[in-house]
Amino acid sequence: GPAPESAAEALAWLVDQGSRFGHFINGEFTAPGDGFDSRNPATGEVLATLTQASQADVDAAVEAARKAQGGWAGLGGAGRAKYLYAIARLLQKHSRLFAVLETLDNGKPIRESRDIDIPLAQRHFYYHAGMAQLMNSELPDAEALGVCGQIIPWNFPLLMLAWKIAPAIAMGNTVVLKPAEYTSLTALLFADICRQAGLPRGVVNIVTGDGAVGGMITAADVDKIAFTGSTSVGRKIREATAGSGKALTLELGGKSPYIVFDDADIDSAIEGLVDAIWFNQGQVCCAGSRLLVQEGIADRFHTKLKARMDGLRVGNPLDKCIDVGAVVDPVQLDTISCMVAANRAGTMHQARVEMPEGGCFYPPTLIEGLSPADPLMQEEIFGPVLVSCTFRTPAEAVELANNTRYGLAATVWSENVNLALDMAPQLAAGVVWINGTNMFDAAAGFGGVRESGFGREGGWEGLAAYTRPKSKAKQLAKVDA
Ligand code: TXE
Repeated sequence: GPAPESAAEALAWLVDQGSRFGHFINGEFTAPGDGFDSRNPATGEVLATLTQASQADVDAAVEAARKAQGGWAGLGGAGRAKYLYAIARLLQKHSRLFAVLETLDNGKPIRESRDIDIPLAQRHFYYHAGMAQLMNSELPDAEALGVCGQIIPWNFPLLMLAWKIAPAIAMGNTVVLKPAEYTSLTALLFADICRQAGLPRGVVNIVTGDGAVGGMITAADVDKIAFTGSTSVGRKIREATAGSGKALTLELGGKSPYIVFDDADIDSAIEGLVDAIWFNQGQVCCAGSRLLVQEGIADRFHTKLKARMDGLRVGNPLDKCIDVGAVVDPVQLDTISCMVAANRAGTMHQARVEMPEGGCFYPPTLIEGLSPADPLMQEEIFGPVLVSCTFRTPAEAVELANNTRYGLAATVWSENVNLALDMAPQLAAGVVWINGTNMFDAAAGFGGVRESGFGREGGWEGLAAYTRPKSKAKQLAKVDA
């Protein structure tokens, strides 16, 4: 195929920075300290060395954010919008560098980082720049919360950063953000962008490190914690903040159903499924990871699906022809392998494809014929593994779909739109996609129900999550009865 996207520019940027990074606190990079390596999961090579934040680093970041907050909120929405527009434009200007760096650090196909992650991150800043401008007229009673602690995962490093930082600073908050330890490089490049945009010191602070640093942020003197990650860590954060008065939003795991009715356009539903479960190697919180297919077409559908799987290309994430890249880290790869190895009841098909040597690669996998209670039907695998079972009636589809502790997303395929629209309100999910999947928009609130968390990101709901309404009343004159 065509030559892989060149990594030279991104690697040159890393070398330029000395390949060792400190934190970004109060508008400056701190000197690199003791820490850990960040590796390219496709090759195992070390990309950079990152610093594990100490309690003093976290305290300094929170203090910088606190000092900056009054002035930042005082700029007003239109004043802040100027900076969000500048950040959006710089993200656009450097989009190629961001895309290649993201792919090197995370292992996702360059086509995805180039066409999805980075453009959506830009769009999030443009959208929230506009919302900042509208704040005075549209949200006259809203006040910023103050300082927000933000902890993000490794599956969409820059995009999750954008989802957290853009609405927070648009509404007059300042932030201390911790990227995931596997994937911090685009967050550090973003810090550099904030500097170039002339963003006032202390508005955005970025500290690197593992879960212990996340714990320090959670315990710090902040007004809100926004977290995206595993349900188990989300539970810990909820416990740690209970009774503290800190606002909290949690976006956690999922086991989202992908429901295909007999009358669906099968070819489109199969392409949708490729996107639902093999996009980003299945490391997507709202991945359509449970296929529920109506009995009448089940055999035909599975046969076509397996043929499609055998046509997927797994390999070097920098190659533009690749469909499936590397899983983020050896630990995640091991988790996926162990979960699949525990399969007893299902019939497994692993894509008959050429697999790259070395690196964290896992073949697209389907496990059919599982009972709804099987752990593989219930637990999030967070890898390129689809599980499936069949249903007879719409009522049975609803029952199966909702038979999980999660509730992030759901997808319905049917040519009968009345049937699909009738299903939607019955599904326990924060978003229902009809004859499509993985559709995101900065203007639409995204988030879950049940153990997938609470709170929404994007749209009006997302702005509300970074403001507190305050009713103001002034007595103009005494009226004597
Ligand atoms: O997530 P963690 P992990 C799920 C998915 C995956 C599993 C494990 O099933 O296989 O979680 O991934 C920080 N206090 N998802 O272990 O640990 C951590 O440093 C505060 C779904 O990598 O939840 C990182 O920045 N913070 C998911 C962030 O939390 C803590 C995306 C997420 O890491 C902390 C990722 C603590 N005690 C994983 N411990 C989604 N919903 O998209 C860790 N962290």
